[in-house]
Amino acid sequence: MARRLTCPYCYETFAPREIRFRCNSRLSPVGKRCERRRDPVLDERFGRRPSHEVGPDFAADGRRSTAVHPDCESETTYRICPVCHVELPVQFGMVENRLIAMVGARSSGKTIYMTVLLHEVRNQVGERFGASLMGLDDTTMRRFSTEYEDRLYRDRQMFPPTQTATTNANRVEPLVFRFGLRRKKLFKEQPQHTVLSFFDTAGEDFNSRESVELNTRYLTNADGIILLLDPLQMPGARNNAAPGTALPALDGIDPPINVLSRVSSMLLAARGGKAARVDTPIAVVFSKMDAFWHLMESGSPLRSHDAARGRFDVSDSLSVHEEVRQLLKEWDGVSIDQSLENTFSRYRYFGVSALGRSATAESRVADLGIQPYRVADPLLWLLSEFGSVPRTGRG
Ligand SMILES: Nc1nc2c(ncn2[C@@H]2O[C@H](COP(=O)(O)OP(=O)(O)OP(=O)(O)O)[C@@H](O)[C@H]2O)c(=O)[nH]1
Ligand SMILES: [Mg+2]
Ligand SMILES: [Zn+2]
Ligand SMILES: [Zn+2]
Repeated sequence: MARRLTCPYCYETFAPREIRFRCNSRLSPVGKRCERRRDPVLDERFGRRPSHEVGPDFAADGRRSTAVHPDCESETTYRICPVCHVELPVQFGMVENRLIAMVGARSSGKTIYMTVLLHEVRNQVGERFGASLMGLDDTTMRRFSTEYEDRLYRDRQMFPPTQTATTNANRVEPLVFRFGLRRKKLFKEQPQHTVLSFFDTAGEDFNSRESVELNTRYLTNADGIILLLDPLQMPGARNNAAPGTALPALDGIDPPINVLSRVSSMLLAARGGKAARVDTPIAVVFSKMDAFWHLMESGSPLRSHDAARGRFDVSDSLSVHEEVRQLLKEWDGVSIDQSLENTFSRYRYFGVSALGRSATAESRVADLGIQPYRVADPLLWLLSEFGSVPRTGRG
């Protein structure tokens, strides 16, 4: 089968030649200019945004980086997704394009985790790994700073529940970034780019079978999955949380094992029941670990570690993996372990804390501020599975 590409915005797949172009509406060499107009495909997908007029789109050989618009004879470099008509990243199809879907039950901490993770990667982690993370498009840049970063870091507020993809018909907009890493190849240092698309689902979309299916496309076409599980939603763990921890309400919330089962059966079904196990790497991330630090020995890898520099530390990651597996036994989570083992050929446990402590009773960031712990590990593991981040230590 010919290589297929996946759009980082709508997660639909297509062949490289199917990529369409958009006229740049500039004065062409023959003195013509195509007028800007509304694009019904964009309108349908994102609603009628004011002042969103664009050049006309047309078909041409999408394997090339430019095309000449027959109407005006202007050459354009503006390539768009044949399905959703959003502009594709420069060099799309030529650089690595990795889609990461994030799933988890309601209130498991997905939005906060994603915000802190991206903030960290743009700052501390970026510095240690010689990596950079840039919003690929104006919408991502604007949304990430105003809707996410400002709210948590500047206004110190938690997030309202993320809107479901059902009421938001077709309007799910992933945040799309370019992750750049300086890598030594032979004798010279070369930047290597990976397009990362983050899709923050609404927890309630995983509470019923029908709504899970809405997210099927995002999950089945993702190259990596971050499954966030909230130990505070597991009875065996919840009762041992540090006093003062803000506990999520349990009514209407599915226990983590049910979320995992739904995701698993959906992925298996999408593979036509042929593959014995799903080969998409899945990072199984236990959130809010700050609530359990008081129970851990000081030497536990879930409490202290040296931040890795420049490479993904395999042995450190495996010790966290084993530690979490042990905790799962105490948390009555053995079924989670068995389910993962039976469904996924590549899974790894992580224990993180995005905030470093519980939010205040008023749902605000605590006075001491945000002190994340190990938030970047799951992403670095996925990137190392993709071959985009080098490894160190033995596995
Ligand atoms: N103790 C602790 N609590 C956290 C942490 N991260 C999130 N929380 C709490 O969990 C709540 C829910 O976090 P969100 O990120 O909004 O959860 P979500 O998974 O996006 O929820 P939905 O959008 O409804 O699916 C927050 O309001 C915090 O009270 C953490 O690292 N530690
Ligand atoms: Mg959310
Ligand atoms: Zn034109
Ligand atoms: Zn698309």
